[in-house]
Amino acid sequence: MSRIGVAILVLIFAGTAFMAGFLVYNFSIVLYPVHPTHAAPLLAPITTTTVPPTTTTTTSTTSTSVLPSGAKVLPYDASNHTVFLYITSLSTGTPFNFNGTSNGELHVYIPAGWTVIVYYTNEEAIAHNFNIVQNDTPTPNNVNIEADGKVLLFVGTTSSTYESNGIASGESASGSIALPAGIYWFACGIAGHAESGMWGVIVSSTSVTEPYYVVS
Ligand SMILES: [Cu+2]
Repeated sequence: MSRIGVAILVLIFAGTAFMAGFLVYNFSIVLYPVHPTHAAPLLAPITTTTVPPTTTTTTSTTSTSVLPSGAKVLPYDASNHTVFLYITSLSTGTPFNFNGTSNGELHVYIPAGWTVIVYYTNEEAIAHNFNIVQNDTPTPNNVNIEADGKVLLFVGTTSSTYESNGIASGESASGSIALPAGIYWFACGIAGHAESGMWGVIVSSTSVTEPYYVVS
Protein backbone atom coordinates (compact mmCIF):
# COMPACT_ATOMS: atom_id res chain seq x y z
CA MET A 1 0.00 0.00 0.00
CA SER A 2 1.31 3.38 -0.93
CA ARG A 3 1.81 6.11 1.61
CA ILE A 4 -1.00 7.99 0.05
CA GLY A 5 -3.33 5.02 0.50
CA VAL A 6 -2.38 4.77 4.20
CA ALA A 7 -2.93 8.51 4.67
CA ILE A 8 -6.42 8.28 3.14
CA LEU A 9 -7.34 5.37 5.42
CA VAL A 10 -6.13 7.29 8.45
CA LEU A 11 -8.21 10.33 7.45
CA ILE A 12 -11.31 8.21 6.90
CA PHE A 13 -10.82 6.52 10.27
CA ALA A 14 -10.22 9.81 12.05
CA GLY A 15 -13.28 11.44 10.42
CA THR A 16 -15.50 8.52 11.35
CA ALA A 17 -14.24 8.57 14.93
CA PHE A 18 -14.88 12.30 15.14
CA MET A 19 -18.43 11.98 13.81
CA ALA A 20 -19.15 9.15 16.24
CA GLY A 21 -17.88 11.20 19.13
CA PHE A 22 -19.93 14.18 18.03
CA LEU A 23 -23.08 12.09 17.89
CA VAL A 24 -22.44 10.73 21.37
CA TYR A 25 -21.94 14.25 22.64
CA ASN A 26 -25.19 15.46 21.07
CA PHE A 27 -27.10 12.56 22.50
CA SER A 28 -25.68 13.24 25.90
CA ILE A 29 -26.97 16.81 25.71
CA VAL A 30 -30.40 15.57 24.70
CA LEU A 31 -30.53 12.88 27.34
CA TYR A 32 -28.84 14.85 30.08
CA PRO A 33 -29.57 18.50 29.70
CA VAL A 34 -27.75 20.99 31.85
CA HIS A 35 -28.05 19.96 35.41
CA PRO A 36 -29.56 22.61 37.61
CA THR A 37 -26.87 24.09 39.69
CA HIS A 38 -29.32 25.41 42.25
CA ALA A 39 -32.45 23.88 43.61
CA ALA A 40 -35.56 25.65 42.36
CA PRO A 41 -36.73 28.16 44.91
CA LEU A 42 -39.47 26.76 47.09
CA LEU A 43 -42.84 28.33 46.86
CA ALA A 44 -43.81 30.19 49.93
CA PRO A 45 -45.15 27.66 52.38
CA ILE A 46 -48.92 27.45 52.33
CA THR A 47 -50.23 29.29 55.29
CA THR A 48 -53.36 27.74 56.72
CA THR A 49 -55.44 30.28 58.54
CA THR A 50 -57.75 28.69 61.00
CA VAL A 51 -60.91 30.72 61.43
CA PRO A 52 -62.34 30.18 64.86
CA PRO A 53 -65.97 29.01 64.78
CA THR A 54 -68.48 31.78 65.00
CA THR A 55 -70.35 31.85 68.21
CA THR A 56 -73.88 33.13 67.80
CA THR A 57 -75.30 34.73 70.82
CA THR A 58 -79.04 34.51 70.83
CA THR A 59 -80.77 37.01 72.96
CA SER A 60 -84.23 35.82 73.63
CA THR A 61 -86.67 38.54 74.36
CA THR A 62 -89.78 37.54 76.12
CA SER A 63 -92.36 39.97 74.93
CA THR A 64 -95.20 40.28 77.26
CA SER A 65 -98.21 41.83 75.69
CA VAL A 66 -99.24 44.63 77.93
CA LEU A 67 -102.80 45.57 77.18
CA PRO A 68 -104.50 48.76 78.29
CA SER A 69 -106.71 48.40 81.32
CA GLY A 70 -110.10 47.04 80.40
CA ALA A 71 -108.78 45.58 77.15
CA LYS A 72 -109.69 42.04 76.20
CA VAL A 73 -107.75 39.87 73.80
CA LEU A 74 -109.58 38.92 70.63
CA PRO A 75 -109.37 35.41 69.21
CA TYR A 76 -106.58 35.33 66.65
CA ASP A 77 -104.17 33.13 64.74
CA ALA A 78 -100.69 34.66 64.88
CA SER A 79 -99.25 32.19 62.35
CA ASN A 80 -101.74 33.36 59.73
CA HIS A 81 -101.92 36.95 60.94
CA THR A 82 -105.64 36.74 61.29
CA VAL A 83 -107.99 38.06 63.93
CA PHE A 84 -111.54 36.84 64.38
CA LEU A 85 -114.23 39.39 64.99
CA TYR A 86 -117.55 38.06 66.25
CA ILE A 87 -120.04 40.88 65.94
CA THR A 88 -123.68 40.66 66.89
CA SER A 89 -126.35 43.31 66.75
CA LEU A 90 -128.18 42.49 69.95
CA SER A 91 -131.93 42.63 70.29
CA THR A 92 -131.58 44.44 73.60
CA GLY A 93 -130.79 48.12 73.96
CA THR A 94 -130.53 50.51 71.06
CA PRO A 95 -131.51 49.04 67.69
CA PHE A 96 -128.30 50.50 66.22
CA ASN A 97 -125.71 48.47 68.08
CA PHE A 98 -122.78 46.15 67.53
CA ASN A 99 -122.33 43.84 70.53
CA GLY A 100 -124.45 46.24 72.51
CA THR A 101 -122.19 49.22 71.76
CA SER A 102 -122.76 52.25 69.59
CA ASN A 103 -121.27 55.63 68.69
CA GLY A 104 -117.68 54.41 68.56
CA GLU A 105 -117.68 52.83 72.03
CA LEU A 106 -116.14 49.60 70.70
CA HIS A 107 -112.50 49.98 69.65
CA VAL A 108 -110.73 47.07 68.01
CA TYR A 109 -106.91 47.09 67.84
CA ILE A 110 -105.05 44.80 65.47
CA PRO A 111 -101.43 44.42 64.33
CA ALA A 112 -100.78 46.28 61.08
CA GLY A 113 -101.51 44.25 57.98
CA TRP A 114 -103.39 41.48 59.72
CA THR A 115 -106.52 40.08 58.19
CA VAL A 116 -109.81 40.62 59.97
CA ILE A 117 -112.29 37.79 59.58
CA VAL A 118 -115.75 39.03 60.49
CA TYR A 119 -118.66 36.86 61.55
CA TYR A 120 -121.66 39.11 61.76
CA THR A 121 -124.98 38.05 63.24
CA ASN A 122 -128.10 40.16 63.36
CA GLU A 123 -130.40 39.47 66.29
CA GLU A 124 -131.96 42.88 66.04
CA ALA A 125 -135.51 43.25 64.73
CA ILE A 126 -134.70 45.25 61.60
CA ALA A 127 -132.20 44.49 58.83
CA HIS A 128 -128.58 45.57 59.25
CA ASN A 129 -125.22 44.99 57.63
CA PHE A 130 -121.57 45.31 58.60
CA ASN A 131 -118.94 47.21 56.65
CA ILE A 132 -115.37 48.33 57.14
CA VAL A 133 -114.70 51.87 56.03
CA GLN A 134 -111.46 53.67 55.32
CA ASN A 135 -112.71 56.78 56.98
CA ASP A 136 -111.84 60.36 56.21
CA THR A 137 -113.82 61.90 59.04
CA PRO A 138 -113.61 61.02 62.76
CA THR A 139 -117.20 59.82 62.86
CA PRO A 140 -119.84 58.95 60.27
CA ASN A 141 -121.64 62.25 59.70
CA ASN A 142 -123.78 61.40 56.71
CA VAL A 143 -126.74 59.24 55.85
CA ASN A 144 -124.48 57.47 53.31
CA ILE A 145 -121.33 56.04 54.89
CA GLU A 146 -119.45 56.46 51.60
CA ALA A 147 -119.87 60.22 51.96
CA ASP A 148 -117.34 60.03 54.80
CA GLY A 149 -114.92 57.44 53.50
CA LYS A 150 -114.36 54.47 51.25
CA VAL A 151 -116.06 51.20 52.09
CA LEU A 152 -113.47 48.43 51.85
CA LEU A 153 -115.53 45.45 52.95
CA PHE A 154 -119.24 44.70 52.72
CA VAL A 155 -120.64 41.97 54.97
CA GLY A 156 -124.27 40.98 54.67
CA THR A 157 -124.77 43.35 51.76
CA THR A 158 -123.16 44.50 48.50
CA SER A 159 -121.40 47.58 47.21
CA SER A 160 -124.50 48.65 45.33
CA THR A 161 -127.18 47.81 47.90
CA TYR A 162 -125.59 48.54 51.27
CA GLU A 163 -127.80 51.58 51.85
CA SER A 164 -130.98 49.53 51.75
CA ASN A 165 -130.20 45.83 52.14
CA GLY A 166 -128.79 43.90 55.03
CA ILE A 167 -129.42 40.61 56.76
CA ALA A 168 -132.68 40.02 58.56
CA SER A 169 -133.03 39.18 62.21
CA GLY A 170 -131.56 35.74 62.94
CA GLU A 171 -129.26 35.72 59.93
CA SER A 172 -125.45 35.70 59.75
CA ALA A 173 -122.86 36.72 57.19
CA SER A 174 -119.08 36.78 57.03
CA GLY A 175 -116.22 38.42 55.20
CA SER A 176 -112.53 39.18 55.53
CA ILE A 177 -110.02 41.85 54.65
CA ALA A 178 -106.37 42.65 55.40
CA LEU A 179 -106.01 46.08 56.96
CA PRO A 180 -102.78 48.06 56.57
CA ALA A 181 -101.87 50.44 59.37
CA GLY A 182 -104.59 53.02 59.71
CA ILE A 183 -107.84 53.92 61.42
CA TYR A 184 -111.08 52.49 60.15
CA TRP A 185 -114.71 52.29 61.12
CA PHE A 186 -116.96 49.35 61.09
CA ALA A 187 -120.44 50.61 60.42
CA CYS A 188 -123.88 49.62 59.29
CA GLY A 189 -124.41 50.92 55.78
CA ILE A 190 -128.18 51.12 55.80
CA ALA A 191 -129.10 54.74 55.29
CA GLY A 192 -128.84 56.68 58.53
CA HIS A 193 -127.88 53.75 60.78
CA ALA A 194 -124.24 54.70 61.24
CA GLU A 195 -125.18 58.29 61.72
CA SER A 196 -127.58 57.07 64.40
CA GLY A 197 -124.69 55.45 66.25
CA MET A 198 -124.23 52.09 64.57
CA TRP A 199 -120.45 52.25 64.21
CA GLY A 200 -117.19 51.44 65.98
CA VAL A 201 -113.47 51.86 65.39
CA ILE A 202 -110.72 49.57 64.14
CA VAL A 203 -107.12 50.66 64.69
CA SER A 204 -104.48 48.80 62.71
CA SER A 205 -101.08 49.61 64.12
CA THR A 206 -97.47 48.46 64.02
CA SER A 207 -97.30 48.93 67.79
CA VAL A 208 -99.99 46.31 68.39
CA THR A 209 -98.71 42.75 68.68
CA GLU A 210 -101.79 41.01 70.00
CA PRO A 211 -105.31 41.91 68.85
CA TYR A 212 -107.63 43.25 71.51
CA TYR A 213 -110.70 45.37 72.00
CA VAL A 214 -111.73 48.05 74.41
CA VAL A 215 -115.23 49.26 75.19
CA SER A 216 -115.21 52.82 76.39
CU1 LIG B 1 -128.16 49.02 60.53
